[in-house]
Amino acid sequence: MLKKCNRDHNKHRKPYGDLKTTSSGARDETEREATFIKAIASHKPVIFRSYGGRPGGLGKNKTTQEITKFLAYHSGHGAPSPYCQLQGQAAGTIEYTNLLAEFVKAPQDRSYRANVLGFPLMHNPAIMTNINWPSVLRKFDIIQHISTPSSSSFDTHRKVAKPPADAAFAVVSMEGSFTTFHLDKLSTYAVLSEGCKIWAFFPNSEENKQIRARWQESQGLGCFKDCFVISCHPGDLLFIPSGWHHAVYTVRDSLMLGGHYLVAEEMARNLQVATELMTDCKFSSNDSLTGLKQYFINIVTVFPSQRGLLICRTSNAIFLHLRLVILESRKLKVGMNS
Ligand SMILES: O=C(O)CCC(=O)C(=O)O
Repeated sequence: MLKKCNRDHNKHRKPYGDLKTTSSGARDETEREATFIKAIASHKPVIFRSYGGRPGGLGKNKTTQEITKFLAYHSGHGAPSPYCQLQGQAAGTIEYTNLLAEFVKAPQDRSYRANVLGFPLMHNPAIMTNINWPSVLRKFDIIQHISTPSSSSFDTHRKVAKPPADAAFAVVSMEGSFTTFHLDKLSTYAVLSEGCKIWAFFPNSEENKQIRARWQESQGLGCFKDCFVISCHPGDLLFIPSGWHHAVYTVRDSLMLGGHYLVAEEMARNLQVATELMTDCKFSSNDSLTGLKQYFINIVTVFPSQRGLLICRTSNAIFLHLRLVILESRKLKVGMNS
């Protein structure tokens, strides 16, 4: 079915990068870096198959590898009840004990189908140290270089941190839940610890934007130009550059670890997409857009004070894009004020 959905794509113009594992399961870091850089240059999503454990993903212990252990950990540490999207019902917060009780039931016996997007993780050292973060991001991602937890409380860090607080988050989804098409405020990476998801993508072309503005789920995916799907299994590492509309169907109960990232070469495009989100309400986003301008200002102001070395390596790219960045920032300001 997935092959059929992707059938229209020209063989010579593959819509995304797909780095398969070798028969020994190995891929070396140089090859991963080269693939990541190529994907940035061509502005395409890319997936590294079996990057992490299958099952287990990037998790180092049960808390970061299994849904129920992850929820039980949060429940035991006084985290605020998570805000859940509920299939066919209004979204709302649900107690951890309630969520856990539903997850242990068979999917067909559950009282609701919940999708918990964007659990913040960065303030929580016990969780952060039990995740094997993708090495390619440690090298290239500006956000990872400027993010330091400012509070040990679950929500305070998110609200008060000067550097962006969402370089790391988790998504917990019940089988059958669906996240509709949206744009993220920054580029996003994701790895399943357990479960299975199907991601659908389409580029942010004028034609697609017009279709998206009137689109209903019953129309399917065929109406979007250059739309394609990728199936993700535990351990597959997916990078989604900012500006790709995406929707996600959860095939089996899933725990996904991921976050936002920002590479210098993509700075201008990230600002462009953020500007669109701020100025054009037709496009939905799962992220809060409140304070989006400050978010980008923080990135730019905190970054130089933190990592001189990284600046040297990426300065060329930054200067190349500086003009565009300034232009986009101005537009963002206009959007925020209007
Ligand atoms: O896994 C999901 O249901 C949605 C994840 C997503 O779209 C995102 O993190 O941007």
